[in-house]
Amino acid sequence: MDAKVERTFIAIKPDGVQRGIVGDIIKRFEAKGFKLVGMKMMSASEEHLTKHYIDLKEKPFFKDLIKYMSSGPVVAMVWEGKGAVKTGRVMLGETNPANSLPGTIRGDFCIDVGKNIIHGSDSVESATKEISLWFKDDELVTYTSCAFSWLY
Ligand code: IDP
Ligand code: MG
Repeated sequence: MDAKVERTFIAIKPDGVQRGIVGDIIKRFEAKGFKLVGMKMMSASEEHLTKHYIDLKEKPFFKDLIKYMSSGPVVAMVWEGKGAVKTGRVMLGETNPANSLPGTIRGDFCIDVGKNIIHGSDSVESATKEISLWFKDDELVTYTSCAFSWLY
């Protein structure tokens, strides 16, 4: 795969939506140079979220996590660009906002691990799985950004 078309799944969680941070988050990914190729707002069902977080099924916080994630609408997005998965995680910060540096999204906008406002794929493999779970093929767009030759 061409490195420049690596895709990551980013979701603004219900607390990020309710607290009005959607624009700030989108702005950071745009300003970085990543290309938005899919976006929708949805209320995810517990069944859908259980599929998304299946690897965490045995964790003590799993039930609360599903409740939290289904407590309101989320903004699901796919961002594309060189190193989008790894760089996306760096932009998010650590899972626990308390360990997230200022300048990261979790470091700047939230306090508690149970209300950490944003999800980002942790590997190219999980990104592929998550994108196909959240988006149909025809919900993702292919286009050339006019900034492309100024970014690469
Ligand atoms: P990540 O979102 O940084 O990839 P994961 O370990 O995959 O972190 O956990 C998924 C989500 O589960 C976290 O973003 C957070 O919302 C929640 N979570 C993780 N650890 C805890 C915890 O110790 N207590 C409560 N919620 C947690
Ligand atoms: Mg994770």
